[in-house]
Amino acid sequence: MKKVAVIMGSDSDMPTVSKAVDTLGGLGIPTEVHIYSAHRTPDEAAKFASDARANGFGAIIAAAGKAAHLAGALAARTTLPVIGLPIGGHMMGGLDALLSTVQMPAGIPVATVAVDGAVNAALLAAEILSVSDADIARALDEKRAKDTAAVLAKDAALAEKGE
Ligand code: RP5
Repeated sequence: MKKVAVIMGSDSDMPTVSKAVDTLGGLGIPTEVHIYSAHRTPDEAAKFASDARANGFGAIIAAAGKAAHLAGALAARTTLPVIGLPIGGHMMGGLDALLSTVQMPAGIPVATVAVDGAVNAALLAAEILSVSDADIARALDEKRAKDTAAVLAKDAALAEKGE
């Protein structure tokens, strides 16, 4: 099975990033987590991305806040799918990181999820791998069914209370 890399610009991103790691774990997808920064450790970030396909990765999640160039910097070094996860909490509700991540020039795509959208970043990575992996496709179907049932159970509880 292909692995998913979860790269964050700083350990201060971990509270959000851990939700992506947990979601991938719940789907049974092997995950590797690193702290590499586009600005503070540019050489290590570039090398990781350059080697990622040969090292068995199928997708990369890149989480960063502020001037969030990490996803773009990794995407510049690989043709694997890169999912940008803008981290909020620094300025304008994370609009700084969102725009820094999403506004990529033609030729170097980054699939950007919502500010702090860690769960969706993981699900999107899983969906990409599921195209050629039946086990992941099955795990995604099961999770979707479970999540739907949880919402319907809440609705039924509301109805029982007469609300
Ligand atoms: C970004 O700068 C990181 O991804 C983090 O979100 C932000 C602040 O980093 P720290 O100053 O908390 O290390 O590169």
